[in-house]
Amino acid sequence: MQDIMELIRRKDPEQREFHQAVKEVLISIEPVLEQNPVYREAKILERLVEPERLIVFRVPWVDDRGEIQVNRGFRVEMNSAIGPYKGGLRFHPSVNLGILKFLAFEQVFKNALTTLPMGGGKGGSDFDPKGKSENEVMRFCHSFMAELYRHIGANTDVPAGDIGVGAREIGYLFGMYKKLRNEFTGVLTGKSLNWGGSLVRPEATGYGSVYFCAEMLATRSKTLEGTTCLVSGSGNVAQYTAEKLIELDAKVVTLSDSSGYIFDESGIDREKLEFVKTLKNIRRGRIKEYAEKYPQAVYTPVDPALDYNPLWNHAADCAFPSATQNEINAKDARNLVNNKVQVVCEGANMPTTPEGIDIFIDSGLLYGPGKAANAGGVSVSGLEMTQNSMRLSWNRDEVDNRLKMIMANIHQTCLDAAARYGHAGNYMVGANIAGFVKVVDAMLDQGVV
Ligand code: NDP
Ligand code: 2IT
Repeated sequence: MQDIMELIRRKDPEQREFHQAVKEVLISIEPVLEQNPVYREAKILERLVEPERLIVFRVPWVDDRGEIQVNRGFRVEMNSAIGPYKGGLRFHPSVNLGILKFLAFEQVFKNALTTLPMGGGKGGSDFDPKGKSENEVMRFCHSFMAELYRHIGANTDVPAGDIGVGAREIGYLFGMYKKLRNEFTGVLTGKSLNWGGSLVRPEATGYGSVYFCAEMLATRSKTLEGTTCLVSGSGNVAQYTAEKLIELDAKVVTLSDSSGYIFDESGIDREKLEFVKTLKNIRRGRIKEYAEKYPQAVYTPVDPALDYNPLWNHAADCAFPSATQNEINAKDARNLVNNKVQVVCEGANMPTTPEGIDIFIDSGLLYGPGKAANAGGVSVSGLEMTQNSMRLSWNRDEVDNRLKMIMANIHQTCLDAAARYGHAGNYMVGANIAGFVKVVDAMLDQGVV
């Protein structure tokens, strides 16, 4: 394990998030490696941490003032042992190779847990959609796809959305792909409904996270009804997490964006959530406006001098980090535990630092790691691919029922794998082991490729 960590640190010293994601998996799978020397002989770990292919490209575009802008585009094709590369695209100024490699690495295990035939990949750009006009976003997406199209395909690599990439961006990306390839295929998921998208894909990550949370609570004979919930973020995952929680009679009291968060003690109801959806998805405004519209809510701007996030310091039963990586540090984790939060369910990818995770697990609260809890999004992406291949579409109940079944199955898979290796109740260890075994056994079957 130490050798592998040294290897990746030496090769790519600046890729901290990637090191973090790999280390967590390595610690979890130690008992599996001990019992299966064949993995070591086959250099499985060395192969697993090296992406099958890295694509880095120039994305030139012209802004509304007629000035030329240049961004960097990426696609990390991490592992295709169990299916075509599959994973989202992130457009955010913080995007770099280390972040995308961590996301692609997580995706490999997550996709294996879904039981659907999908390998792992991730891509994106350091492009910042904030403040850009509709036309600028379109020109950027077109330029991005003018290079990416030669590397992807319905049976090769199927991107989708992530931070900064939603239905609007997927539309522009698909348009350029179709024009260049002269074919209409399921090369992207998260498409709009009337041209190949799946029902429930927009809702899937948030709904799936809540279904996973309900499964965890059920192991302690509890339900979400009447609970108070902290949700961070206010994008795709946060909105549909809140929507499902409201439907299950839980009270959601927070939402956030990168500028600050709102605390609404009376609870965010359906009408208030509709306001948030319009604010974020159509007007593309800031969460601060929520407190202007609903004055009983308190808005707290981000304070860079604080070493914790006050959003995680409210009395609550459940926490759903649904914004970004490392948004819960050790101090936040301690605050959540001290406030008697019973379950932390990760809608975002790797939102908790390793120190934070240790605090959760030591405290005995129910901790649902992102690669299991947020797998609903990519699961319904997989179902979208199935529907595209069959050239038909399922109704809402059909997709939602499959999503529920997949989340319940992932939950059970995590519990079984954890128990088998002496970590009963540890969903993180269970998710890492179950995902790992599935992928590396496929790699062994396929030989040294
Ligand atoms: P969106 O772009 O729709 O929303 C992201 C939200 O998180 C926004 O509120 C954004 O605020 C906030 N945010 C982003 N970066 C930061 C940051 N550095 N600091 C604080 N807040 C930040 O993205 P999604 O909802 O799709 O993604 C949220 C998380 O869920 C990500 O970790 C993503 O990888 C993960 N995920 C997404 C899936 C999907 O299907 N979309 C599937 C599985 C996981 P602001 O507007 O100010 O930037
Ligand atoms: O992190 C993720 O799982 C996603 N952003 C969704 C990926 C997908 O292919 O739907």
